[in-house]
Amino acid sequence: MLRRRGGSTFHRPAPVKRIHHWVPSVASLYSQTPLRQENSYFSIGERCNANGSKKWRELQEAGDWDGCVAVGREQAAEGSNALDLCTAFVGRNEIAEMNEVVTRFTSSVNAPLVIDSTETPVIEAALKLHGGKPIINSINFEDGEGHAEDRMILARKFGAAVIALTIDEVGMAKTAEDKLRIAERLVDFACTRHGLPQCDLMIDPLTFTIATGVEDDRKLGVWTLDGIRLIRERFPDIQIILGLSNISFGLNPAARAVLNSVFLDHAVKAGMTGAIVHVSKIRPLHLIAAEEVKVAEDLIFDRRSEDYDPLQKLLELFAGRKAADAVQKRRAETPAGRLKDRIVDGDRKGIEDDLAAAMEEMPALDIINTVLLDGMKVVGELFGAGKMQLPFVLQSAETMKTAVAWLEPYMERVEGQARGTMVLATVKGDVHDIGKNLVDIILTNNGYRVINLGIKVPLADMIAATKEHNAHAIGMSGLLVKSTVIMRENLEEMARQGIDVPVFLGGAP
Ligand code: B12
Repeated sequence: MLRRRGGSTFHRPAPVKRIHHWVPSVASLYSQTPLRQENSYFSIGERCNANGSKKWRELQEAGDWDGCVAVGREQAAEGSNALDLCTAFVGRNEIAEMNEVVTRFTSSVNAPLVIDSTETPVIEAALKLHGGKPIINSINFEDGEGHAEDRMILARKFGAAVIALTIDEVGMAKTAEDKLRIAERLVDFACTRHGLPQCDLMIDPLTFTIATGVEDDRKLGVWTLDGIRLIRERFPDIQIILGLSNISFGLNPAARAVLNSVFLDHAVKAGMTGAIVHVSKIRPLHLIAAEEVKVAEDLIFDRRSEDYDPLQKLLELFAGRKAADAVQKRRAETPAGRLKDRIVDGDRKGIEDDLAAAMEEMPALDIINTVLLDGMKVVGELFGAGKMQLPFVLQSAETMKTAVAWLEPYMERVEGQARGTMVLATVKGDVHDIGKNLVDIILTNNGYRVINLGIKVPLADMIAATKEHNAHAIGMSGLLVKSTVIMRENLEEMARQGIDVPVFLGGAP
């Protein structure tokens, strides 16, 4: 029963104002993934494919479903936002094997699936088993609109996103104008006639190898980039993706890694939002020798002269090079310089030697505060400028963590009674925890007790821990701009609840 207090109207605290942003996404059973990745591209792992990966085909042939799941997990761990799944293989039962794989992937791999088949019944079977919001790969108009129609009906019924290739009854679109023309027809067909939201349509304007040396193929790379630009201008809301590695088909693996990476960079700049790739084979451009980037660009943009053919030059540069040597490492002279390079390059193998050498020159905390943080600053700048993709930032973060863990025992420590207790957490929606964990180490070393609650922590958990541990202060960390909004909401809510424990905020700009 509601009672009036003191004769006046019943007072209820005003509800906390929250800002909700709807973001076009796909989803696994457990979590959603935005189709537009900030400062990056939506990466679709290409290795769970019986046509494209020998390893996958062998696992599928052997009925080694756990092995298949391991390939999927590995790709998700490498940073793939979704996984292309294709079980089409001569002499096998595609539907049955698709069922085996999708059943296991939906429960064991946290990445939305891209159901890849030329057979509509296979797609339908997979859609029935997929828990979240998958992607259908693909529709096109090669045989008219009949097949595409069937798939669009399935897409609408199951709420899936759709990849659409710029192929029509005449053939595959090669020129930029043809790519745009077929894209317009695809948008009209999928969105206007079948009601698919534009943000759920992923147009693939096709890319072909530029490594044949055939005159007709020389402009195919630049036409794809022009096509992306035209489609992006015409339809700002749709997604544009590419099967990236086609661009380098025919070259050796080391040359492919470089050409794919350089082409990806240009495609993203032109307006591409996603790519089907082997994420760990993509190199950040700052790690590729400048000459190799230039030759790859000359090949992409067909910059030839009488005595210079970038294709020949690329073949020369990579003759005899193994995939692992695709990137030539450079290392600074001093231990501090090498450590900074390691953070930027995300290279933690053997880092202990450089850390030990640096310790002879400065204390552990100085190494963190000057050398390692300097490296992270460069990572942030490269990332912000779109020159470094997220999976590499993750490698840098792991390298930073390895270094801090190695240095921790050497950091000054004040022994004795606890000076006080702090509950420390990265706020809701934010995963950045390196800085927060450093704060933990420094406070702990200085005689404070820290209750570290981890990342994405809701305020209720912080309050509960504060009460449970009789904490003297709360520390909230967050590096995203939106985390400052969460911090403000948290403070307002604490005030509303009358919680007056001092709060330290850190991290966000
Ligand atoms: C590493 C990193 C990541 C890693 C994080 C790994 C991890 N386990 O932490 C990964 C790859 C996962 C990542 C993901 C993302 N990131 Co990020 N990331 C970075 C990067 C490069 C470095 C951060 C870092 O660790 N710095 C080193 C530490 C030691 O410094 P610090 O955190 O600032 O901490 C110090 C102080 O701030 C302070 N401090 C920190 N916390 C606290 C708490 C208290 C109580 C106190 C007192 C002090 C304190 O003390 C620390 C020691 O000096 C920054 C760029 C940058 N240079 O900051 C981008 C950056 C923060 N990320 C950014 C973005 C956009 C993202 C993503 C959204 C990208 C994406 N497309 O998905 C996702 C976020 C997902 C999410 N929901 O949170 C943007 C944020 C921009 C914005 N406008 O919000 C940045 C700024 C990059 C950029 N230039 O665009 N990222």
